[in-house]
Amino acid sequence: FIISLLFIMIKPDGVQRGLCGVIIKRFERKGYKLIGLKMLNPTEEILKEHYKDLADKPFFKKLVNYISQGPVIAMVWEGVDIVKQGRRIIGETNPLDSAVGTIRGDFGLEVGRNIIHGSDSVASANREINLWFKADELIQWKNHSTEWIYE
Ligand code: YYY
Ligand code: MG
Repeated sequence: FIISLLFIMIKPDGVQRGLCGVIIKRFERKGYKLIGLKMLNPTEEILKEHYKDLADKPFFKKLVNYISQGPVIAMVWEGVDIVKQGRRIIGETNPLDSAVGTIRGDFGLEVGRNIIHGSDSVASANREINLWFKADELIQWKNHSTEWIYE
């Protein structure tokens, strides 16, 4: 496995419901490294670009309206196999299909209020990071625990 990056967004329901701390903690405690974080009110424009692959879906407009209520917390996390493992931490798209112990499985009930976004591939993670973050908003830093997390 190689070290890669993951784009995560806590959606407005996650922010409103006070779940930011527990969500961040789940990635932190696994051993992943936070290298970018900001709160923002996303424009419809950025959301339409972010979800452009879903533009033909019947739920697209509702999805954009829901997340454009803001605010959201956008993050970039770094670590080994993080895209696949991040999806495991988050759960399935529908919270009712998500295992207990996942973020959506523990905290959500409806697909239209599923708390968090995470990239589904390394390629989409890179596309999403470039969409949401400027290069100088990503912080390279040495985590003092690295040698206790990685062999
Ligand atoms: O990657 P993930 O968020 O798990 O699901 P996607 O298939 O990429 O859909 C993005 C987003 O769209 C999903 O998180 C909720 C919403 N959505 C919906 O409202 N209704 C559906 N039937 C499917 C997805
Ligand atoms: Mg997706």
